[in-house]
Amino acid sequence: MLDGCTPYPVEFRERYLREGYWCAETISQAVSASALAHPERIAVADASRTLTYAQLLEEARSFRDVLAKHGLQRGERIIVQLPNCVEFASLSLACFDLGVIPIMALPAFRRAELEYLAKLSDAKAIACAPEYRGFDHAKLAGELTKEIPSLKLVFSTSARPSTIDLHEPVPGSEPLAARQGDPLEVALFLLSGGTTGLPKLIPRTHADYLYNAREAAVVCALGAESRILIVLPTEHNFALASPGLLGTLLAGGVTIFSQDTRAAELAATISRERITHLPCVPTLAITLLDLPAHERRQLDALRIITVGGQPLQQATAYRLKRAWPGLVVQQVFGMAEGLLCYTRLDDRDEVACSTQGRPLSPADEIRTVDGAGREVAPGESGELWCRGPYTIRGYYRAPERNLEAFTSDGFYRTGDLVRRDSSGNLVVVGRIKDQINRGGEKISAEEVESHLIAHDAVSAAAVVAMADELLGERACAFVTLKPGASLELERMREFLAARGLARYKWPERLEVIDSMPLTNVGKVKKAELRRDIEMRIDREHRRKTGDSANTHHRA
Ligand code: OOB
Repeated sequence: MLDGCTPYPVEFRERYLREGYWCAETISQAVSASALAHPERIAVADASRTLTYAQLLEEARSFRDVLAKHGLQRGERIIVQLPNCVEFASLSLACFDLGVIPIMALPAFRRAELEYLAKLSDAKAIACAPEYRGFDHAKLAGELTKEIPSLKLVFSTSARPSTIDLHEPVPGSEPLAARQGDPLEVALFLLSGGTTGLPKLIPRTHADYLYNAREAAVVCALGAESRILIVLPTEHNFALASPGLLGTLLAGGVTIFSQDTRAAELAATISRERITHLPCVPTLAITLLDLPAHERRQLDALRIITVGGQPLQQATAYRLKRAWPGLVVQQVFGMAEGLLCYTRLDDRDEVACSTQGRPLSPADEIRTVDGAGREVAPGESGELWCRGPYTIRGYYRAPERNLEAFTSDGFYRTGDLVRRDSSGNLVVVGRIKDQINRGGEKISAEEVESHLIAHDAVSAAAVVAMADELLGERACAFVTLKPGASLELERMREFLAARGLARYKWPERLEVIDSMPLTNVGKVKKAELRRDIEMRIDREHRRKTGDSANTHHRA
């Protein structure tokens, strides 16, 4: 396995192979086999292009040869930062086939994230859309190649000076999957949400990721007749392989990519493209529920909505069922590190609406433990630990973090607090990790704090989650200031922008306080800050509604 990764111990490797969880094929072999079974069928489409399975294989072959022609070799890393588009599918397959390892980066990432990822991984290349949502990605990537020694090449999805066009014509060569790769080798890197410091790289192998995608497709009843809409960022595990793009390719279905998350557009796309499967976060589901009745009807043919990434309120789940009686509401509780839990399609409403389901695989091992690592009594809540055929054994190049995040016998400490009911379904009741879950996007508090502390005015900073009706949570920054200094929300956000931090991580509220509440070992009491912001918001809310009641009274 690639240097810097933690391999599965040999007895687990043998067991997963022997019991058939892992197969002796690479992702490109598996997708090629699926494609060759029905080459003429539509595989992927976005607003501007549609490819059949045969055309997808050909484009992937061509992209692979472009990567190789410019010097990318097996085992080297490429940062893939593409919006939801057909090229993402072709490029991923190209990488899997060549053995070049894509780092699945979000389009929202800016200089701070890309620089960190490139340095951490010694990436040799970046692939981007030259421009997306008004941001010049090609320019930033070009600048980074001048600053980061390992980074030499910028590939783009359309012609643009100083980048290499992925569509550059190359002569036909050997088809995809002609060469044997190692199924137990790293196929791709996903990104962790980041709980301490900066997000970590998650190495997923061909064998474990194929199992992940195939099994998820089964649990979501995704087949050759299915049409899935990918509107969440396709680089995210949920949209990529849970079951997402990869599960759909393996099942022979159709993947429609969309870049427009506005509810009306979403509904129109679902209707026009006859979408059967919609993976989405609760935030998106809520916006769909808010559509006027005539637009809601556009979702009548949708069969399965799979909701996860952040807590889904039970009331929202029932509202979804009432709004679309033919629709199956499925919950998923997953993580890029591996473990996926799903409610099953034939679960009773009560289970589907109020639990986050049970593990995907019979080989998933689950523990619910107290602070001392002891199993809690049935029905009690505790931290979830997991191990299994598609859960990693360690982050990439992170030996210290691995000591904290994994037990000595290889369980991943999720940082999520769960309760297990008598039928084995999990209910997520909270978390102990220092993170903000903003509409499913994870923000590491420590990462944002490390930027805030660099501000001249700031002497200490702590970022905590505050409740939000639509997004679930938003980030709030508490700071103490140096004597005589001042800071306002807008200035703080401008500062974070200038530091090249992705916008979704910028706190949406700033509270300047006199001193940080500290424990006797000097750690910030974040629970206290969370209660503090909750009370402030509550007070403001009551003042507002009180005011309006008064106004009403006076009128
Ligand atoms: C998915 O993956 P990540 O890596 O972005 O985030 C994982 C974390 C979990 O540890 C948990 O804290 C939270 O996101 N989470 C949920 C949840 N699903 C994920 N919290 C409450 N309820 C849920 N249903 O988010 C992810 C990966 C694959 C499939 C689906 C989601």
